Amino acid sequence: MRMKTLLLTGFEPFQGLPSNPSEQTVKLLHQKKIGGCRVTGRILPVVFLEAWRQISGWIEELSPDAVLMLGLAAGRTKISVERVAINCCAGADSSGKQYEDAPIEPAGDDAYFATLPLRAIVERLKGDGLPAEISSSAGTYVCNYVMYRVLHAFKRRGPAVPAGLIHLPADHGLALLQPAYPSWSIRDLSRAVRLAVETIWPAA
Ligand code: PCA
Repeated sequence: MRMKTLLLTGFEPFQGLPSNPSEQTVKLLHQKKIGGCRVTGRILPVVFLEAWRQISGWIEELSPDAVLMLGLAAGRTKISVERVAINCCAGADSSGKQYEDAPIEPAGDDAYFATLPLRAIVERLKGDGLPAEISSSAGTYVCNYVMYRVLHAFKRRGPAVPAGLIHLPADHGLALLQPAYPSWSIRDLSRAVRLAVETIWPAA
């Protein structure tokens, strides 16, 4: 069977933090064969419109068989597999552009559900000793924004390509700077993402 292509995205550091574990994880997994697919890793700026412009270009270029977006949710304790993206954005991005509760797509649905096997991913991670849960809020910042726009685009174009976003807790490096953050090793974060990829497209 043909090797599948999975587009794996992470984000640049933002809001004054020196690093972003989603970027570090994507760099570790870029071009790896995992399960039934080859991973193509890309890093997004934490800028609403530009992040969408870039990821939509990569989707056109690669025609991936799955899109797995990663982002940092500092303060969370577990790997959070996001269930839903909502049609709302708020906050100031890295370009200084600020949105206050604006719709992402005025004509879009209120929300879109991720098309990943959420429960299977969570069970797989837990089975491997990694704390994970389904989260029902990806927030209203750039992660929710790109997740919403990707799911909106796939919904309109069909046939379904599994797509969704996983929020990662802070890594130990960030927790050294911000002791209030619960933290994981980059090694465990990348193991968790590997398992998620394997669950989406198992080896044929
Ligand atoms: N986390 C932010 C945006 C970039 C990132 O890594 C978020 O949760 O929206």
